[in-house]
Amino acid sequence: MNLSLFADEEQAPAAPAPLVPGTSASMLLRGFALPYVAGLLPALDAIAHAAPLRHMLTPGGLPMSVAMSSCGLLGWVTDRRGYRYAALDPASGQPWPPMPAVFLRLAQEAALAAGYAHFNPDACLVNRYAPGARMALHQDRDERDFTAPIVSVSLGLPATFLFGGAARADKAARIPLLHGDVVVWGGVDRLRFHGVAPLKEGEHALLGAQRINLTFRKAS
Ligand code: MD3
Ligand code: FE
Repeated sequence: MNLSLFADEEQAPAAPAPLVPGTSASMLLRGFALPYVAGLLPALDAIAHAAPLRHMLTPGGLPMSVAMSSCGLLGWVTDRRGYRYAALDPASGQPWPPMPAVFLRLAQEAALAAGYAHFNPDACLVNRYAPGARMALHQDRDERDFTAPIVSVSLGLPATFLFGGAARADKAARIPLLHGDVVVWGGVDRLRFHGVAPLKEGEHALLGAQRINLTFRKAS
């Protein structure tokens, strides 16, 4: 009899481990989100209904390959005017959907497990990658407080995360991120360049041909 919370083909969560051996600012929590998935998916559907994921324009005028939305008090937006956090969804003129309780619980439990107590995110970005979508190396600098960590949750198809250094030209490590993985990025890693390699084709049993990434931030 299988009394586990996890389906036979899934991994139970592993202990938090440094993302980069020998450092402790960023921690990889493999499978940490698995017990939350059944709660996350309906909440995600409700967000996508209220604030549809869209391909926003970069300041250069090109649509991003990743489709994005947000929930929480603030959402991240980009357009010809630049990148910023905004309290209203520009597509609707309405506030972003509130952060679902299950989202906040997961983010806070993960931050705590990684050594960051009292994490109070006010923004959660929802990124959707279809096969071929990617995110070029960048820094996350639009938040006001770089002392708070960022918590990211990967769902659906696997991706190769690119973890660079303090300069754009620094060689990036390639780290596979799988369905249910959580990474907590903070401290000296908070301003490292990072990105996502083009998503490979595939079909995930729960999410189909896509990867969803949630990133929880303290933006204000
Ligand atoms: C490392 N998203 O939304 S999450 C982003 O998988 C973003 O969708 C990627 O980069 C994704 O800005 C990566 C992981 C992440 C987020 C923020 C970081 C890693 C980070 C900030 C500093 C260092
Ligand atoms: Fe980022």
